[in-house]
Amino acid sequence: MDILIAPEVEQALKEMRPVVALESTIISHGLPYPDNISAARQIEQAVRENGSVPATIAVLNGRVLVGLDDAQLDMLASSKEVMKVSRNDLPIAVVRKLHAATTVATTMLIAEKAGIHFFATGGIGGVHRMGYKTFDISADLTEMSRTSVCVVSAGAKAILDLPSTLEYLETMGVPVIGYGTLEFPAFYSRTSGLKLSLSSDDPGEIARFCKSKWTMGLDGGVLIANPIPEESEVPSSTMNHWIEEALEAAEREGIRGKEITPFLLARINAKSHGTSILANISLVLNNARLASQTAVAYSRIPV
Ligand code: PSU
Ligand code: MN
Repeated sequence: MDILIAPEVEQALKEMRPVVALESTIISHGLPYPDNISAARQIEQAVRENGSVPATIAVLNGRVLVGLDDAQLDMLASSKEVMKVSRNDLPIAVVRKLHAATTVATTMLIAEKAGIHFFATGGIGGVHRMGYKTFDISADLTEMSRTSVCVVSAGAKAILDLPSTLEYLETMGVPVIGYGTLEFPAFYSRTSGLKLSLSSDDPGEIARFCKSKWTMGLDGGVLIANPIPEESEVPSSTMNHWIEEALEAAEREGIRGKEITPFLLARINAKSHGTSILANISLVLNNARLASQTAVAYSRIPV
């Protein structure tokens, strides 16, 4: 794959210094303009303050970029013509020289090719409700089974079937580590009622876990489930109302395929307004800090 790596990122990788990949869908589809541009800058800053170099991943004019400068970040945040690409449609964005935002799956696969092992995001895709019938299961899950990148998330939104999402990850051999918790967090909420079998509150141990998995020859991702900070949590009784409303609207309007997730996210953002956006930014910053600390610890493991 032809990847254009920003000079700062390239230098860090060459010197084996820690780098954290960041996704672009949250900028183009996850948050409204201009909140998105200031959030993108804050997220990069949080990575730096914790010792790693940030590398936001996106496709601009058909070029796969790892690390964006200010002008490129602006273009991504303000352009109305940004396609959402997963593993299946990445090549078409390249061939047609389009702007495209990368999902968790695509960011992971590009990060791995660039030599980056840690990635901070907000929420991952998963098994949709009724997924057992519709087969709507996010490519994020299959990507995690094959691509060796550690993804730091705040769990997944309750727009999904969370128990099935965890079962699917288990089947695909993806370890899920709760950060300081044995419960899978549900994005806006620290709790979901779903138990995890692995927990750690030490970035150093998480780094050693990843190292051990990959040196054993067990390819594939590691999912870190980092609960939203307590002060930013939105009660699930508040969010559930907007989530149910968004799911009904999607059903009524016959939304299908890759449009479903962006539709639900936009609808929830619009209805809940400031509440969900503030929570969203807070949890991504929290994930950026943890991913950066874990990448630093990983870079210090003696070879
Ligand atoms: N869930 C969120 N916020 C997001 C996404 C999911 O809470 O921004 C985005 C991510 O980029 C994720 C993608 O990888 O949606 C999953 O889309 P799909 O369900 O179509 O695989
Ligand atoms: Mn889908």
